[in-house]
Amino acid sequence: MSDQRPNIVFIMSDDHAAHAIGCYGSRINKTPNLDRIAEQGMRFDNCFCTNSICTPSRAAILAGTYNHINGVTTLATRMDNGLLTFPKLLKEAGYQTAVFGKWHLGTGPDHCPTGFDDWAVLPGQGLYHDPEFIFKGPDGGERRKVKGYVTDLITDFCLDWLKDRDEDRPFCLLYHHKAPHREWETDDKHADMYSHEDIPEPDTLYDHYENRAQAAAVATMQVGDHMWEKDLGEPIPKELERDARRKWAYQRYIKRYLRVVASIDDNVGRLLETLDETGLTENTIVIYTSDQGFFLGDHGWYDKRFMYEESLRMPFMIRYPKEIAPGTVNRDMILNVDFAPTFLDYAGVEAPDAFQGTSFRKLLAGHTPEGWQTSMYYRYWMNGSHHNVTAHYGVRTHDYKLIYYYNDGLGQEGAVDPTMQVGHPPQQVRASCLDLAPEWELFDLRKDPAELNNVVNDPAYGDVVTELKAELARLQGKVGDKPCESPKAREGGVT
Ligand SMILES: [Ca+2]
Repeated sequence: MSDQRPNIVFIMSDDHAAHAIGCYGSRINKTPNLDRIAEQGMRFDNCFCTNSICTPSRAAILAGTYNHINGVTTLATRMDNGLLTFPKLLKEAGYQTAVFGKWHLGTGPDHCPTGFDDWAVLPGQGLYHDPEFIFKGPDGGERRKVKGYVTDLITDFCLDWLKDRDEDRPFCLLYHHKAPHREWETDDKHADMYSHEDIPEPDTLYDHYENRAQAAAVATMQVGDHMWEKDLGEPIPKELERDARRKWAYQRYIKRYLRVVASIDDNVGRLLETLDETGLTENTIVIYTSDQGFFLGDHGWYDKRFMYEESLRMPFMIRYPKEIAPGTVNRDMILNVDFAPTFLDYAGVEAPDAFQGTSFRKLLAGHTPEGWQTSMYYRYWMNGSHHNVTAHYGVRTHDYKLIYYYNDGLGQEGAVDPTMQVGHPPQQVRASCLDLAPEWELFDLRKDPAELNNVVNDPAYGDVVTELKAELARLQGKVGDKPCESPKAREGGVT
């Protein structure tokens, strides 16, 4: 009898926010193929990343650990490919494994993909048109340029691999899109999409960051003001007032973003059709997620990094006809570190003790185990680098979010510290963040889901602040992280 363990197709895009997916109630686009996964399976409304940035989130997903454990805290820290990851464990257990597309965990013999029977990945972010790929080979692989559009090419690689696989053994395929990462270059097919319509603006597009910590105001990720010409494909009119410029730039930005998303949707459709045609649908787990969320003009921003909702939330839809009821929605909290133990659980492989996440297979079967997590720990380390977002950590429960901006790079590679001002490449030092004193933010998510009003100093929330600080300390202890003890943090009252 052939091996009955389920196959896994893990689809992950880059910077695709849940609010640009139809099944999450998008007001700005349609994604019929992605929606199919939710219609035939389960949608998670509270899936969160533990550090909202590409490389660290990918390491957390593969290794099932927080970034202070796996060492991948910033974009500059590459993943040691000797780390234990779920694909390695699946391969050892007899699965055929492959990854195609975005890797972004480093290149060369020490950082290229390991634990895969086959792979082809983009160097760094990669290009949208005629990209170079690194193909599996000795000494970290072999680079070769391939003609075509990146989203189509990554799908072609996956479909070819599926065709050539050994049909008697289960497989785990990591189908990882580069899109819709900046700078959002469309293919010809979608180039005219939305050209004769306006896309609805988010409610917080004209946010000017009052009633918040200074961190929001100093971030340089505003739509329009902090973009390059190549982000929008045309020069940004300097003569417009700030809000008018934001309005102008939003339409150009969001249309470019959504055109790139439309190509993902088409290509995921191709893959789902192939699974249907080859009789694989019934015994294959299909997941769609993104390495983090993204600001789609929310708070006037693009990019991610902050612990705010649009950036923290990951889309997560999953289909597995044998165990997951169709059209179901789950509001329990799951985290990116929980993915690896869940995949291993389905494959009948025990998760190693070193993995910090927890399998949510029971949630998928419709049962929430007693004591399931109702709070989560977040930490962004890359102080003051791209977009001048300062380092912070915090805790989110179903009702509240407490954030502590400690504003210090703490010597992390790729982060900016006060000591780096002298002799450091000037483009990486945007000194405005370096003078900020540590600050706290508390949001009441029930009353203020858009996170516009920091109530940390409101006496009515005194008990909530005390409880959440205790919960933050408990979670830090549980995952083996420590409170920040830099001089700046001590100034802010953390001991
Ligand atoms: Ca990303």
